[in-house]
Amino acid sequence: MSIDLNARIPNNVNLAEDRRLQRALESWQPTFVNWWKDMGPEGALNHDIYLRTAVDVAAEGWAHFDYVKMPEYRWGIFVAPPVEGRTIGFGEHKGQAVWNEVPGEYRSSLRRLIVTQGDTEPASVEQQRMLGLTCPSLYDLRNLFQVNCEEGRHLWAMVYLLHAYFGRDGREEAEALLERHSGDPDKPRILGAFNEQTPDWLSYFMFTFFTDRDGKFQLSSLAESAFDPLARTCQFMLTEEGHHMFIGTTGVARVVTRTCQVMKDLKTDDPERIRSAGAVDLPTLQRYLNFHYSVSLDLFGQEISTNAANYFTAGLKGRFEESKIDDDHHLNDDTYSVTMFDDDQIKKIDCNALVAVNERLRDDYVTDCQLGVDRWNKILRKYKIDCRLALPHRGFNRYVGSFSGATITPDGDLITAAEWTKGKDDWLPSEHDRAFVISLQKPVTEPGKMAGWIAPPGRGIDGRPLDFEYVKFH
Ligand code: BYC
Ligand code: FE
Ligand code: FE
Repeated sequence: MSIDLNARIPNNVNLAEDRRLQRALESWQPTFVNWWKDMGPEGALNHDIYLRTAVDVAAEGWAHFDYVKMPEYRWGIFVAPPVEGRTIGFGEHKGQAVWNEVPGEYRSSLRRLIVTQGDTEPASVEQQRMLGLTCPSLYDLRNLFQVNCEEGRHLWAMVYLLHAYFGRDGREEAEALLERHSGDPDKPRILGAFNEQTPDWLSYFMFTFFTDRDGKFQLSSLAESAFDPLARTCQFMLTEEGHHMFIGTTGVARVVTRTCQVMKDLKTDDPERIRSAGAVDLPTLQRYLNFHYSVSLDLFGQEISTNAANYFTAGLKGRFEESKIDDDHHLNDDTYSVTMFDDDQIKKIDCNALVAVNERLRDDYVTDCQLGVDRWNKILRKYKIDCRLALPHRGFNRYVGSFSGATITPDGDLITAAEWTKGKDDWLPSEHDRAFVISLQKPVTEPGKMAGWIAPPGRGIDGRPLDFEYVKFH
């Protein structure tokens, strides 16, 4: 696959050979750059930032690091190389050749999936746009901008698919992706979690851990798609996604570490004393975790979903690591055990596996989240602190699916609405918690220095030292 890095839109999809498509994307480009200037990172247009830019799709050497100003970032269109003779891995077309065009009957479903995916990418940039003003270090600031630029590239990836394969409605959808805005009461983003605020860096680390991880699982199931351009696009996006979740895992770990140090120094577990020392107490961390986990669980959709079954049967969206699953990949006769809220009770119900593919993906996600929590708990153990962080019950604080509206504690106890109102501030960040966390957000921009509420990272980026000048201000 030839890579054209010098084109106005760097790409490995032979854009130069399709003048119509090239012109269409080049006319979308200024809209994107204007959106970036209006809705992207605040006050950061002129910084020189040590960023990685995707320049290839090979496993090694796909990224190039250098100082870049964000509006000049080379957002490109990169898709994984085609696999010779690839066949459809699941659903009713299993075994047939993958599609390089959109079948008419699946056009609106595919468009909807691509639009939903595409909508989340600029949404996250909008949610994070004020964070640069309060970075805990230059290292963190650089990582934030890296993620923002790559989410911008993920938007490009979906816009390319819309323009290349969906004609006029694709172009209209591409425009609309920059017209909806996170939290806008009139034109909100499509999915709930992407209309929440990310007002502080603790929220941001939780978001990159929990919500970018939804991205990992959704992109993995779209990477199985029979529509090969979508599959290949998502495969390459997953390469970038690893770093986003790394930021979340290590970001929270560094906050936990700092909290442990303060607890040991002061020999206390009193939240007020820990807060007075400028660190985040463990109960507050747990409440932030509860919030971000529960809103991210909602992103997987309903437990029982005929939409999801139809996507699967049609071959549009598979399961996580579909090819590694040992079954017939049709699922017509299989069952899957689903935890649901039914008849005012939490129940495990055996369902047809087809309608339960959303839930299966959610289960895979839960398992992956637990690994991160285990890692954080290792830090607590190392500091000989008895408290542990935990994922709340899956029915806690849910607004999508059968648990929506049920009042369930993090431990999984069913309670009354009155008990919920009374207990809520113990389980979710209160106004008071948020005000405290926000009060910690003071920018630290001297190379190598860290804010007091977070420990330094284990190492720098691209082999650079921690006190490297990751961002140069002008
Ligand atoms: N909020 O059958 P169901 C990422 C609605 S993150 C509001 O389950 P479906 C990233 C739904 O619209 C990855 N409404 O729906 C991370 C439907 O309404 P209608 C994003 C919701 O469509 C960090 C009804 O409930 N990618 O990349 O099968 C930073 C029935 O529900 C929600 C994707 O999501 C909700 N959360 O499943 C940057 C992949 N959920 O039409 C980026 C593409 C459901 O019946 N999307 N509803 O009135 C999909 O695969 C699916 O659309 C979903 C939902 C899994 C999201
Ligand atoms: Fe993304
Ligand atoms: Fe991401």
